[in-house]
Amino acid sequence: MERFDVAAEIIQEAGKILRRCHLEQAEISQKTGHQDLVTFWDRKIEQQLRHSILTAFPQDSIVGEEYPPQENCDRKVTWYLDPIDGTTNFINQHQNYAISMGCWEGADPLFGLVLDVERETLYWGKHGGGAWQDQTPIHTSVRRELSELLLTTPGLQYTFLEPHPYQERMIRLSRKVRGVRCLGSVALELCEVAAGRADLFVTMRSSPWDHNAARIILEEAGGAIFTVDGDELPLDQKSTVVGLNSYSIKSCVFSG
Ligand code: 2AM
Ligand code: CA
Repeated sequence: MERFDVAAEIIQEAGKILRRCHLEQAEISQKTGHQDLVTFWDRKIEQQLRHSILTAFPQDSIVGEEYPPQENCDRKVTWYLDPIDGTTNFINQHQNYAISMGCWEGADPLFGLVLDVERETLYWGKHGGGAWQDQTPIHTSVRRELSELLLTTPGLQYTFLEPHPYQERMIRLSRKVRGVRCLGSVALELCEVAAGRADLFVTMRSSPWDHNAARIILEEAGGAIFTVDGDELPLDQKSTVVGLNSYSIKSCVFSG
């Protein structure tokens, strides 16, 4: 089986487990504080994904949120895994969370899959093959005026409320756009832009496993992705992220 087919199979199996699971209070623990949580299920799903990938492709490398990177001698193909993107939503809502799997060959994108677990919706894109929501092709919106754009951001406090070097710029941007929405999952929000239901995405903090699958889907859908400085998004470092419905709005978004 090809890597994409293996990925599509194992992400659905993992989704079934999460839909059926009953999260116990004792399965929730804090990482750095009460707003940074992990559960037994994050770890279980990441272990399962890693095991399935390495059974099929023992030479591949894996970078996931919950365990140290597994870099095999042939570092050519790397999988970026987030077993649950939107853990807070998983805990409090049992919806609006995703499994994210991005596969890259060196710096070249191969494919990305983002499963909206509770909606049973799979977003996917293969490099050069377009972007899809299940069996339907998706495309970013055609809106180009700032005043028409819906901005989505996963953490209101990190984007607008807490001091950071871009805070004033973000507040100005929030006044210029049509509205601001906050879902709480980097991967799902980038897919909202890919599918044309949001137009612009911003976060001050994202990790490779949060965005390295959805960025492939967004670019295949006609969008563009940068750091908040307008630079190329790194593959292996935490970063700020700006996702656009089109490269053509870059100058007006970054000029403010
Ligand atoms: P997570 O659910 O996998 O932790 C809203 O919190 C979004 O930001 C989610 O996609 C979440 O991913 C991500 N996130 C939470 N804390 C983060 C951190 N310290 N650095 C980067 N991303 C984070
Ligand atoms: Ca996670």
